Amino acid sequence: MLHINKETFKKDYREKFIAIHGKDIEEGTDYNKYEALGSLVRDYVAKMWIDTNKKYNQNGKKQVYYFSMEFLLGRLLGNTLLNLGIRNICKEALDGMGINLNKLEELEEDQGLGNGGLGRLAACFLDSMASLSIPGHGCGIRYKYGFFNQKIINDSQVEVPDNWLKNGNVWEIKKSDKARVVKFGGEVKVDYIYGYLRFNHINYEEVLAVPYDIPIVGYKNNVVNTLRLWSAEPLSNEFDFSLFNRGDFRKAMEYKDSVEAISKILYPDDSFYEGKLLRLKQQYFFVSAGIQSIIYHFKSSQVNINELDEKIAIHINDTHPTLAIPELMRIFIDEEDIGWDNAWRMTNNIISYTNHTIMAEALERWPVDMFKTLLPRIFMIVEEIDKRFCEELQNKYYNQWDKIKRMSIINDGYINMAHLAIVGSHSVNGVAKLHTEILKKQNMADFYYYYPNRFNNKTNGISHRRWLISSNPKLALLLKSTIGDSFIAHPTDMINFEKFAEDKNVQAQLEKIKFENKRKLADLIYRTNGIEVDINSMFDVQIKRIHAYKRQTLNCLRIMDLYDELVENPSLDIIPRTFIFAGKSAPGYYMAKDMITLINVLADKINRDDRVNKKIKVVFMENYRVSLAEAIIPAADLSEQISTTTKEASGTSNMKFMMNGAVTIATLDGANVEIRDEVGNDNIVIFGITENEVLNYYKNGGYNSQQIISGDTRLKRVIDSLIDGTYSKDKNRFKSIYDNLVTYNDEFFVIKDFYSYLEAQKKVDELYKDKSKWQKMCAINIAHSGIFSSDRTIKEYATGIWGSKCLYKNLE
Ligand code: 26Q
Repeated sequence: MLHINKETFKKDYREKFIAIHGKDIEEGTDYNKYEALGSLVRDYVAKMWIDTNKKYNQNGKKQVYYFSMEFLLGRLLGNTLLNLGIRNICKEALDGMGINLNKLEELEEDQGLGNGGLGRLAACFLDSMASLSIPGHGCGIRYKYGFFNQKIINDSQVEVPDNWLKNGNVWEIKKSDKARVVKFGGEVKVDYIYGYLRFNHINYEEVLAVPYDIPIVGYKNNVVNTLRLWSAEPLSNEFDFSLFNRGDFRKAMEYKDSVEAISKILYPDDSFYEGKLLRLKQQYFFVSAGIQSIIYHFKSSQVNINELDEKIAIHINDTHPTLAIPELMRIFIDEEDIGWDNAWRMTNNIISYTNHTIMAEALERWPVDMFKTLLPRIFMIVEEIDKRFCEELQNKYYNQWDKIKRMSIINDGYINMAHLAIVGSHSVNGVAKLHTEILKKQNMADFYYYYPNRFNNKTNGISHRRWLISSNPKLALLLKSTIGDSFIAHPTDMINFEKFAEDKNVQAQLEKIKFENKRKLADLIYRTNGIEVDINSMFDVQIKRIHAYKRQTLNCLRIMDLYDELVENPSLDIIPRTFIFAGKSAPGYYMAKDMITLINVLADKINRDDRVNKKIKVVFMENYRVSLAEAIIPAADLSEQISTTTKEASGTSNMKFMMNGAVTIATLDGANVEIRDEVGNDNIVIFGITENEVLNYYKNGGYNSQQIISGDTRLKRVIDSLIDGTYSKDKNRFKSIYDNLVTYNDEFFVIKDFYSYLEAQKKVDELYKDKSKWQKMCAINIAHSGIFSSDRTIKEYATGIWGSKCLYKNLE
């Protein structure tokens, strides 16, 4: 453990400040103070980091590498201080120097290297692996620009580059000496030498991959794991002065630009796949660099390469890093002289794969021509894997060509990455029970039948250290004072809080905490949006990526309907509500962008209308990101989890809300099902179309949204108001949304679920009226949220998939 007290900290801090800024603290800006603090904390971590690595090298336990195109870490200072166990000491010491720690923490730029759920899951997993002392590290890309910043201008989303590195990054350490070379393009020459085939990759272009390491600190356990992010740089011998000398300046610059492009931007699409060459380059770039560096490390520590599968596990976060499979094969075969069968056995033992979506439009398929040109040797290996797999299939499914073609890795000119991932791994998992069942029954049924033991479920989880202890300290304190602090190390101990669910005193404290969190959020809303919201109103929150399947539209239609009802009947008996939205749309996803505009237009109209604005208000908070989520979630009364059943693989914000004492209104989709199973039907409000109905409609047809609308004046009024000038003088402004619901038959069953959603909302109002009952529900939700800690999830991965052990204790 770190041995510092207030006095030693003050001294260290002063010295650090002077050393990096060359002036006294009193002369520094707040940002200078943040930098000095971050830098000092990193120094504190450094020794523990070295010690951890030494222990890992000495004890030879299996190392896990989590490969992901995205790591959505958010801010690091607060969480690192918490995990080091020195947050209070620092806070008090800084207070003594007239410096406010919270204020410094808020100056840190979010590290936003991810789109949403998948990237944030990777970040929660890193926190849990370190906190459980599991030797587990992240491997990804150090994008120069993270996920774009969203501005709302004239009610619509405008994307602004996220130049997050502009002021430097105190958390990273550049390791130039550990750089690797990644090769693109060229040809493969096949030679026959002493009866063996030799593959010689020639005429390739070289890119230098330079690692930047970020420390991942475990909770009070002296463990510091590593997140290694790769940055693309030109190779000095290629970006060559000889090219300059020959006067070919333009060519040299082109090479430099094309290399730097690889780690320049994060693709801002989720749930929609586009086969862009640069994206494929990114994938191979970080996968190849990561695997080379792992193998180099083990070879230099005298590990027998033929036993590598006992020493490492590589997990691939969705199909994005699937090239890890052929890249491992390439190194085993071409560089280590291992025969195909042994190479394949080890690769299969090493790799495991998580699927995060069932949506067909999100599946990665690379055109063969593009793939072959960029990665000629890797292509040969994928072809060979496919050939051998199809031969295997042919033995089992003699002459069933349709089935064999359906399951093959390469067909119709495309490489199917999910198939490659399944065939090349020993484990395939979904992210919630329902999702895994749908994969087995529907999308991956052929593969499930062929490899029944490969498939398993690992329901997602969230770091309760970040999403409860750090972002909702008052609630954490109430838990400590009622049930003790064992829940920090053992989050399922939160169940002991259930005993207090009916305790009037605890209920009053819960209410008070929520009220204070709401006041803080209301202040933020006033500062950012200029809207005054009533903290006595119910905070009804939907924050997540904007997407048709997540159905922000359903929420909007319901608000539009309520608005009409209130105008008609101002004395309508409802609970006053503040509807809070936040979320980004992919820049090219026009309908989603129109949904954002619709929400903002609704907000303008309703908030200004004195007939209703005492009862309802609408707020769209711009630039949704981890730090904004941390401000909103502790203040939520109602959590909106209303995706079309079967479409949301798991969801993770549903878990964050629950843990912060919000009640959920939900469809039985993703992990909502398991939340319902945990808290029981009395403590969640469920509505909507069922899994079987959805699957049945998709299979047999029979759904007709126009028919439902035409016979229904209330629904018709709401839908028509999208195109009759009510919300925009330009009647075409929301035509895309209208068409989606009406003309194109409402793919996501918004119309179908409209009334059942209204009913559910009515029920929410009823429940909220009884304050004590509501607080009891909140308490039960909190008490049952421990199982959704990512500590539980990671233990399941470690024991069920990776076969890894922790450093200090057994995984109980
Ligand atoms: C793929 C190819 C090209 C460009 C972009 C992409 C891409 C990028 C990001 C595809 C998908 C994503 C992100 C997906 C994602 O976040 N999925 C969510 O994962 C969560 C964690 O498991 C689940 O809780 C959510 O249900 C799921 O939607």
